[in-house]
Order: sequence, then structure tokens, then C-alpha cells
Amino acid sequence: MATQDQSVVRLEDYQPPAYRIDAVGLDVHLHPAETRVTAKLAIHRAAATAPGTPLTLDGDGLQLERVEIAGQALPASDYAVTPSSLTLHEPPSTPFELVLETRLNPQANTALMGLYRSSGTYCTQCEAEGFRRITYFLDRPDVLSVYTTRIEADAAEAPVLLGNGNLVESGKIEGTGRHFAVWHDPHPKPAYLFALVAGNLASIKDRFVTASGRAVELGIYVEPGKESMCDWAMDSLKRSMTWDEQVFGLEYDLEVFNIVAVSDFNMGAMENKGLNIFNDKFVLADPETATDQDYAHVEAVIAHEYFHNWTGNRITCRDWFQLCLKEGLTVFRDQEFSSDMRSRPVKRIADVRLLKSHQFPEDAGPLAHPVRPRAYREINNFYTATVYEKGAEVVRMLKTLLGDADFRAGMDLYVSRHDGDAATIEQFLACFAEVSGMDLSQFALWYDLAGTPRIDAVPAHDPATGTLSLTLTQTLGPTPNQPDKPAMLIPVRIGFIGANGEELEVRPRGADQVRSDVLLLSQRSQTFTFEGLPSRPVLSLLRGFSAPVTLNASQSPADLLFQLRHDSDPFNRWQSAQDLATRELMRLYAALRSGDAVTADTALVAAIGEVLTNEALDQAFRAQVLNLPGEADLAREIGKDVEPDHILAARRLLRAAIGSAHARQFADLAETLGRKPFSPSAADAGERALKGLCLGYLAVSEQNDRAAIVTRHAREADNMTDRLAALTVLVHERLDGADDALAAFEARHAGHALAMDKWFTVQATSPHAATLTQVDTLTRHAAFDWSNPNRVRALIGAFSTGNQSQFTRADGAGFVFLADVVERLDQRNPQLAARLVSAFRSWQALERGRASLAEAALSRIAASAILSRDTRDIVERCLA
Ligand code: B3K
Ligand code: ZN
Repeated sequence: MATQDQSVVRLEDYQPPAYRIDAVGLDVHLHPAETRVTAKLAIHRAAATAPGTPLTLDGDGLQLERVEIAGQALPASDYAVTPSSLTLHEPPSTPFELVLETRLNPQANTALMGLYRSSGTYCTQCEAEGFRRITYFLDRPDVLSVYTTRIEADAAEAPVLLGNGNLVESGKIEGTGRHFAVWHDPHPKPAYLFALVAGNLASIKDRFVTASGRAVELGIYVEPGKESMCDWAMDSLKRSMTWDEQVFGLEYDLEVFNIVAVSDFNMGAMENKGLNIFNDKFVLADPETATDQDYAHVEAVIAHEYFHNWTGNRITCRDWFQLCLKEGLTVFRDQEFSSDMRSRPVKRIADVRLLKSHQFPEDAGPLAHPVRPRAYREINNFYTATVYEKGAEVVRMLKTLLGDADFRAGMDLYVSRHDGDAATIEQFLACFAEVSGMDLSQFALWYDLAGTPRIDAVPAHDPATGTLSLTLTQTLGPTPNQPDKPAMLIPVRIGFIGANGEELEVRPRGADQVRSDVLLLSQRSQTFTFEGLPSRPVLSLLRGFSAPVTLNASQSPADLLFQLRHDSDPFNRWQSAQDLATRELMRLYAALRSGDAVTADTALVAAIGEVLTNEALDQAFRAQVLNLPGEADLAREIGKDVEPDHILAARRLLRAAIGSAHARQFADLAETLGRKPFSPSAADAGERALKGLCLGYLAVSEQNDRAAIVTRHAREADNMTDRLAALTVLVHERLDGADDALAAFEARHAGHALAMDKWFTVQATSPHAATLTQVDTLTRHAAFDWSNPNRVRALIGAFSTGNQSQFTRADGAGFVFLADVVERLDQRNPQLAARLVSAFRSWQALERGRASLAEAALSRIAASAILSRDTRDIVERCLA
């Protein structure tokens, strides 16, 4: 009989906790190398637990100094302790107070989990399992406790002391140079939401009055000198607070809301109750150093973390398998927020681009997993595009199925019923089923099945009867551990376009198969019949990308061009351009790969020109259309035996054809667009995006003075978006002036780490054979720092995920380089190393030579004698 892997955690094994911890009193004496933490835990036995049942608390690398119950040191025979657990053999059967003292070394904590230091500031990261690096605890999301935290530190070293909840006391400790603050959070929460910060920080303050009239003090804390870069974040926070009241009726619930920006952070940000801690990249913004994309990201991440206050904090997850309960829902909420703040269609296009470029490949490779996974070895490896982005799509589909009013009613019920709970996906769905009367059991498969469903659409029009029948067939291929899959419920939004481009009002027969303009595909194959269509309409399928599927509709190029011109759904207008471009790029790729002479299709080149100059379309939208499918998108489309150099060449060929055909328009637009003083508004950002694309096309055109034009743009730019766009074009197209522009950028931004990250990324993503050597050289640049995740991601993450042709070089040197980096970083920061190694996830789709070189690099990592659980998990799944 096969033995089960003990280190695997399984959803089916979930058991409620045997003990509860009602209250936690922490006393943290901060010291760089010898921090002392005293935890007083008020524990009680759960009703279902037999008296005397042992209690095992989680720990991770802890050093225990003291253990007491009811003021008495516990005899050593009463407990067993290791760095990773503390077991009380026979705990009191009535409620008791357990006192634990642990000793920590924050400055030696390079994993950035638990309590660590970032540029001298003490900070914490506890999700998913970091609290156990601070004290022994029931470190699981279904144990909710009320926390009181006393923080004591050297007043000169750490003048600012922040904790969760409200400040209740603070003062000096006479004669010691130390001071303290006591924070109390009245809302019971799981340990992963605990946080503290102590350091020499500057702040900006503001105030928000909630809909019911309660005043909230808002603070954003940063390194001194960076306060002026926090205004956009504060503005975003206030807009988020207002939006959540207006759209979901959700108000903030403490007297204080603080945000702290730190420079060393493993991910984007963390929603700790009342004390969000951020990667400074998602807080700091000014026109000189942040791009429009950065502004949009700051706005979205500030909103996302704030929205977690309800979807995540007030209602948390029962176990980590339910992660999408908070993440998918909160991503959906932040996407909706950004749509309301900006252009809804453009936001939707950007989100779908991200989904297709990150989540689809994940779902198509060895790391595929359901939105709600059923097993994990390392939970940190499941903060994925599938849990987040596909999880958000599932919530979006729920809204599409129910309609706005029932969706909102379901959310209201979820919040009122589960406030204070650690909930499950089943409980979430039950609220929506209850308010709508819908049976959501088939819909629930979206949480359980990995892989991207494919829909084949076959229309048949009969002019004699004026009938159109549309057969939709769904296929969901096998993924790891899921060979055979049932049919899913897929909402397919649809429209019909008449011969003059007008929208036709047509509904199918059979009201149970349709909700408004949404077809409910619930069987493997289903035919929908539409009447009153004497002439053949052009079909617009999957409007707004109503489900995360790949659609195979085999439209004719003429129909796609017609859609590009006339579809009233802006998403599908964009999609039809992408489809046309994808087909053309696939054709060019195939020809180039077989060594045939080939030129770009002039009809497509002309259609792109039409969009470029169509003043009726907003500029951000035009920019999205001009932005051709990326190399990774094409690799996904090709599916297997992928040869990245020819993908690059095909893209370049088409871009050059477009650039040359419309060189004059590109040059003119580049001159006229984006001339006003900088504002981060969506409209101005769209204008700058279009301008950047114009420069890119100009650079690959036959225009003689193209290098001079782009160089001038780089030199004259008065904001980071324009400067970086021009620099990227110069470097990636290797135009004259590229080196000087790089040097000028470096000189200008030398002191600013986040701006220098862009300088690293531009070079790392340049699609040329010399790039790998340059990336290696840049690891020795003064501004590069192996211990800073942003720096590592800007250079090495950008190279391995943003430079397909060079990472997958035919000689395998890109793979070897990444394997070296992963081995170097693994012991220092396992989460960062595991993220980086995920760049291998599509290796099996590569042509044989490259695939075997990638496999060899992965196997070499797997063979390392010492490897973190994080990295080993990814590597072994990639190789399985
Ligand atoms: N909840 C955090 C992510 C924590 C990641 C832990 N490895 C940020 C967010 O999704 O809002
Ligand atoms: Zn989140």
C-alpha cells in the first residue's frame, strides 16, 4: 500500500480546532538581535474536545525561554518543545492562561516572514504562517482572538510604534531611553492578521468620516523624506472607503487606519487589521518616478487591502484551502473599484490581458490547480493567479448569472450572516443561492476543476426561415489529478450585429437557457436557436469576456474586421483585433519557422491604421488595440513545440509592417499626444500609453530619423511614463542613443530605488542575445541588492518572465542562470526563490531541445541537498 505523503495538507482532513485562544496579550521588547516576546494566551477547550486532550501549538524556528500556567512555571515533564511545536501533554480542562516567552533575532530574519527589519524598521508579515515565528500559537485562520499588543523599543531607534486596532496607551520608560505603546484590537482575528511596526518613520495624516458619522484617523508612514510621495495613496484610500460604503454598504470599523510602506517585502501588501503593511512600490508615487501603471497599481492595491477589512478580516477563511474566499472576492472588488474610477472597458481589457498572460499558462501547465485547491505542501505557493485572478472571474460570473440586484443581496446576506466567522466557499455560495433561488451546485465546479475550458461555437444560419442556430460545445481537458471532468455552467454573453453595424435585439427560444443577453451553457453541447434573422448577422460571443474560457468561434477575417469596426461591446472590438493579429502572427510564425519568405497581411495593417486615427475611440482603448498579443500569448496559442525566437521574429515583422505603413501618423501622434502638464487621470494616462506605442512603432519603421525622434522624447520627457517608454524603445530596438539614454536615466535616478528598478527591468527585458550577460553584470551593480525582493524581481524576475526569447535561449544558458539564482537565494528567502523558479512552469510546451535543457536545470535544483519546502514544492510539481 502506498504511504501518504505526511507533509501534504488536505482539505478533506480538516478538523475544527480542539482548543480556542480567546485573547492574546503580547509584550514585545524590541531589540535588533534579541527581541523578547511574552505572550499571554487565554485558552479554552472546545466543547467537543475531551478533557486532557493534548494541545499542540505551532512554532517555526523559535527559542522558548519560559512557559507558565496560572503564574506557575510548567514542569518540563508536562510539555514537549521543539523549534516547530510546543505540546502540552495534559492542559487544564477549564479555561487557563498560558504564558510563553520567546526570543527572536529580527535582523537575522532574511525570509521576511514573522518579525524582521527593513532598512532598520521593525515590521511583521504573518500571512500565511508567519505568526508562529513570533510565538507558539494555534496558527490557523479559524482560531480568532482579541489582541492587545504592548510594543517597547529604544525611543531614538524606533520613535514610531504601531499595532493593530486602536492606540490605548503610550509613554516613556524613565531612565532607559526606551518607550512603549499599547494597541488594542477589539475585533477577533486570526493570527495571520497580526502586525506591528516600529521605526523611524515620517507620516502624512488625514481624516475620514464614515457614512454613519464616525471619524477615522488615517496615516501613511514612510521613510523620512518620502512623505511627499504619499498623496496619491492617501487619495486612493479615501476614495476606496467612500466606494465601499456606496457600492457594498461597508463601513470602516476602527478609529485608526494606518498604512506603512517598507522597502523589503515579499509581495505587494498585507491587509493586517487596521495596520496595512505595503511594499513601498505600491504606496510611493510622483510623476518624476512613477509611471501611469504605477499610479493605477497604487490605487488598486490600496483599495484591495482596504477592502479586505470586510472580505478577509471581518469574514475570514476557515482554512487556507478557502483562500479564494477572500482573495478572489477582494480582487473582484478592487477591479470593480478601478473600473468605476477609470474606463470600465479599458480596465476589463487590461484585466483579461493579465488573466490570459498569467493565469491561462498556469492552468495549462504542471502547476495547474483549482481555484480552491484540495492539497498543498506549502501554502505560500498557492497565492497564485488562479486563486486571485481566476477566483475574481468566478465571482464576476456569479454576478453575471444573478444580475446586479441579487448579487448585491447575496453579498449583504454573506456579510450579515458570516460577520465574525471563518467561512467556506460553500457558505459563500449558499448566500447567493438563497437570495436568488438558483441552484448553484453546478456553478460550484468552477472552484473545484483546474484547467481552462474551451468553447467551440458553430453557428448555422437559414435565410429561408430567418433562423440561426448556435451550437456551443465545452471541453475541459485533463489536468494533474483531474483526468475526467463534468460539464460546467458557463455564462456566455452574446450579441448580434446587423449588416449596417447596428445592434439587433434577438432572444433565443427556451427561456431557461438564457438570462437577459447571457446564454447558460450547462451541457457538454447545447444548441441555441434564434429567430427573426432573415439575413446573417455577425455574432459577438463572450462579450465582456463573460467567462474565463478560450473561445474557438472560427469567424472569418471579414467578420472579425466587421466586429472591430462595429461591435457595440468594446471588449469584443478589442478581442477581434487581437484575434486577427493572433492569426496573422501564427501564420507568420509558421512561415518563418519553415524558412519561407513571408510578408504581413495588408488588410490587417490597414485596419490597425484605421483604429490608430479613429478619433471616436478613446486613446487608452486605441493603445490596447495597437498593443499586439505578447510573446507569451502566442506561445500559449501555439501550445506545444514552441520555438520562441520565431515568435519574436513574427511579432517584429508585423510590427515593422504596421510601423512602416503608418510611420507618418505615428510620428505626428507622438508629437501631439501627451503635451499637457502631468495628471494621473485615466484619460491622460491613455494618451501617454498611445504615445508610447507610437514611438515603439516608429522605431521599427523605415523612418530615417527615428532614433533621433525617440532620443528627443527620452530627453524631453517631464514624467516617468514618457521617459521610460522612450528609454524602453531605444534599448529594445537598439537605436543609436540607447546607451546615453540609459546613462542619463541612471544619473537622474541613482538615489531612488524604485526608479532604478525600472532601469534594471528595461535592460533585462531587451530581446537580444547580449541581454543575459548584461543581466549577470547588473547583479554586481551598486544599486542591485540580493536581499531586496523588488530589486531581484526587477532584474531577474523580469528577465525570466518578461523576456521569453532570452530566458529560453536555445543554448540553455538562461535556464542555468535562473537555477543558479534560485540556489543562491533559496536559504535566504524561500518565498522569493519559489516565485522565481515558477518561471519554468511552461517548460514542457517548448520545442524538444529547449525543453530538455529546462528539465536539466530543474532537475539540478531538485537534486540540491538543502532546499526549502517552498522551492522543492514548485520544482517537483514542475517535474512531475
Ligand atoms: N493577503 C496578502 C498576501 C499574503 C501572501 C502570503 N504569502 C496580500 C493580499 O492578497 O492582499
Ligand atoms: Zn488580497
